[in-house]
Amino acid sequence: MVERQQNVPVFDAVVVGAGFSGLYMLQRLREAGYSVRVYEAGEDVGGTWYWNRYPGARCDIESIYYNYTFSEEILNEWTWSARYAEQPEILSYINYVADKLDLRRDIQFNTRITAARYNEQNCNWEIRMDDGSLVIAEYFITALGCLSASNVPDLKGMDTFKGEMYHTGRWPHEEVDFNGKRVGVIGTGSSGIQAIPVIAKEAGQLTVFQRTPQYSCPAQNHPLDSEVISQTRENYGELKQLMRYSMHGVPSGPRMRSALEDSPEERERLYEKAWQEGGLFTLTYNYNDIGILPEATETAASFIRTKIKQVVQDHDTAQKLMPSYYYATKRPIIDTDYFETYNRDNVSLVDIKADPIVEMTPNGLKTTNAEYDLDVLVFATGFDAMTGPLFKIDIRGKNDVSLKQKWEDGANLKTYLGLATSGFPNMFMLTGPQSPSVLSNMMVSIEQHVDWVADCIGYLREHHLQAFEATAEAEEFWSQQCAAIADMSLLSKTDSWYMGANIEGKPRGFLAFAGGVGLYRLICDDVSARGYEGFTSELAAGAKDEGLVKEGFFMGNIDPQAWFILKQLESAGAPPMEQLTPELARMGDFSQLAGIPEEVAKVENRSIPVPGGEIAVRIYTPAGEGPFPALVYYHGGGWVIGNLDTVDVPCRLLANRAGCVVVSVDYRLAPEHKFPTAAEDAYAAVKWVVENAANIGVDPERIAVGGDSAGGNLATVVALMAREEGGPALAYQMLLYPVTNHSYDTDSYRENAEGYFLTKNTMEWFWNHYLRDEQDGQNPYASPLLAEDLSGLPPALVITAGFDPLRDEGEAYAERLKAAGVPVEATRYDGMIHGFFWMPGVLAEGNNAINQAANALKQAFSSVKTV
Ligand code: N01
Repeated sequence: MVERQQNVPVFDAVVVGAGFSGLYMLQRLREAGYSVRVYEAGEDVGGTWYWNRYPGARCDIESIYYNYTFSEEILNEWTWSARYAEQPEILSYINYVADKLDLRRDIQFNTRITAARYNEQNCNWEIRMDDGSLVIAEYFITALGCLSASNVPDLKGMDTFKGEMYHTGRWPHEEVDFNGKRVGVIGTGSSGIQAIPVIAKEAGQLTVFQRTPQYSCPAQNHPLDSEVISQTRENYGELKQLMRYSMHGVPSGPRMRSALEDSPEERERLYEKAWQEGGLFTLTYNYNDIGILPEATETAASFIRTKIKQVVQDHDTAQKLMPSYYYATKRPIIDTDYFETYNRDNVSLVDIKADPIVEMTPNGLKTTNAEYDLDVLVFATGFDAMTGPLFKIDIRGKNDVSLKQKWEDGANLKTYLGLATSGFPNMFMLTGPQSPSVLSNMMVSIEQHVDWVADCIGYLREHHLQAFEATAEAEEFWSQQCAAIADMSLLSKTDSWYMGANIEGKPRGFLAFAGGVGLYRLICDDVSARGYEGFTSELAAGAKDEGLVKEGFFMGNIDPQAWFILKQLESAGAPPMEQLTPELARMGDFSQLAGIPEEVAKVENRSIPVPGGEIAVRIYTPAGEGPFPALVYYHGGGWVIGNLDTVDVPCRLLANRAGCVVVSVDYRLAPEHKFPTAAEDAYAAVKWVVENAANIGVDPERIAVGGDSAGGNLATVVALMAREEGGPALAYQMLLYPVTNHSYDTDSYRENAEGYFLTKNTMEWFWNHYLRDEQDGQNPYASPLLAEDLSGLPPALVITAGFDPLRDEGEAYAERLKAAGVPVEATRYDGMIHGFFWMPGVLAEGNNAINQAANALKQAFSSVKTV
């Protein structure tokens, strides 16, 4: 620390908050040799666990996973007593770590940070405390906790109440005596559900005021035996990896099965087992669509409702306790004897939705229908989550704009990775909004955030970069992804504090990143590996330019949405396709990437004859009066995988947007049917369409062929065959990143051999399954680029993707067509990956390509001269 400007202390970094995240941040930065000061409003370390000392408070992640993992020594020295440790034990643990690492010497307690202002000239932060004093730091790091701004309802007459009042999140240090007293508890979230059974045992009379009934499962807490502890210690290396790359930061995950695939009896058996086992995610992890699909979610919800009915003896009370929102769209709750507590004589439940609280009186609480005399009132009413703690500090970035103004009180929340926000250089938010934190084991999220920030600061210092700031494009992209991921599940369809719905007047919007801690880690690591893509910085005065200053977001690089898909696929951890059998490879389901199928006037499945058999086709007919022009479409999948469903969404969109019939062809696949079966089926299908045109409302003079990848290959081959065989006359060929040559000797193969969805190894696997022998690869009906003459072929659209091994052979084919006098529209989508045409649900460029193809088809059909 140095002093400058009238004795104002100057630090490399100031951290606000001495909970789990602030303490580890201090340790990492101090270890790296930086001067750091932590400011903490409380009297001591602990954060959440310092403030939330209400009776019954304990962790909901198993203790053995709810601790720091950065130090093996600490892991080995500390021994948890129970599966779910109580608050005093967790606080002791935090104190033990603080003592062991001698952290307190850099923490100033009893000090609240009230304001922080970025000084653009000096590229640093001026940070003010509640006693008016000031410090300066290059980096301003908030470690405020997501749930530290308590929500106390503003009840009429509150100040007249003569009894005691407490909030679970601001519990006094002295013991609260409930003995024989008339106690009221408002709120039945995790805090209320933990506190109620404990308070009930002491209180004379306990009245619970419930607004929304909750799902809760037994924690099945128990002391930890030494064997579990030593096994965990032995395997911590492996467990740590599992936790880090998991969905929620615990070393397990959902089973890859839909709840709707099992019989009701089997589901019941699994849910019962989970109920007996206890645990935060045990019940939901039975299936992978709980919290995603309403029907699947309801199976778990109704199981819990039945349990509540069985436990709670009084019928009316049980009815009041029945939750109805989508299960697993709030943080799951685990309890110890919560529902059993309602069987006690001294406990009663008031449904304040049916009988709302009107006001507080000197003696207690008045609802519309009754009055309750109380000695003590406990507010278990939760928190103004995520944004609340940040807004309590007057944080001002560039141009003196406050965070509150920038985020429009939360209505326009924008962060990049939940770690930073544009206009606020050198500020990092640990477990901030739009990070996965609150949806996960906090400890895993905290360590990941702190490590990332510490590494980032190391990088900036090493390369003399300053004013490190998220770009507006990056945060726009990230915020969109956060909303889109939440919308893929039921999370955004429930009124919860995740949505800001618990605070009156708080703008609604999903506050976290719901893609899982594993995916999030991969993304953050990728951002740093790319030199902190999505952030800008400036070179410090006099420093040597190493070309590391970034401008813009993913400029001249892969499209951010495509990159995001790649990270998602990577985190799903599926083995490379070439390690699977064709049968297994065909089971892959990418339908989520396509988006929701659009309505088409008519969709019909038919069987059509082909030489030596029959194949299926799906016919999409748009609204309006036929006969329509038609596109015969061949799906991709390396001639080995793929089916009519893979391309259902783009076929629907093409039918509607181009105003044509789309006949999607389920040609026979290799290796069961090797070359040239797929090509012959494809040709037979187009002939069938012409011959049956009247029957399917199609104009036989206006037929186009098209397809993606291997389907693009088949479309080119059908065009060649039709030319050779003297028909049918084709109006157009629509070639989407087509395979055109059995060769891997292109720049695009070298540049994109792996890491961009379709790999070189997978392409080799496809070709090997498709061809009977090497000789086949020389056949123009397999490798149309080798055809001697491409003249006389129909006009073509050739779309390619920048990050695709097939890019160059598609473009080479377009060039050859042009050279042969064929009119060609060729477009490369620079930032795209293979397959993007059928991913319009998640890639704007996929949607754009479908529009381009539809327009090209419309134009081609309208220029056909019909007799
Ligand atoms: O808060 P909550 P919490 N009038 O917001 C009700 C973590 N946590 O402190 O649902 C009347 O969940 C509100 O009703 P409604 C965990 O992540 C972890 O319990 O909004 N009632 C609800 O019943 C958790 O999710 C542990 O209709 C009002 C309750 O108060 C998060 O903290 C333990 C009201 C608030 O529930 C928050 O939990 C505890 C009003 N004006 C907490 N305002 C562990 O086990 C609100 N309510 C680690």
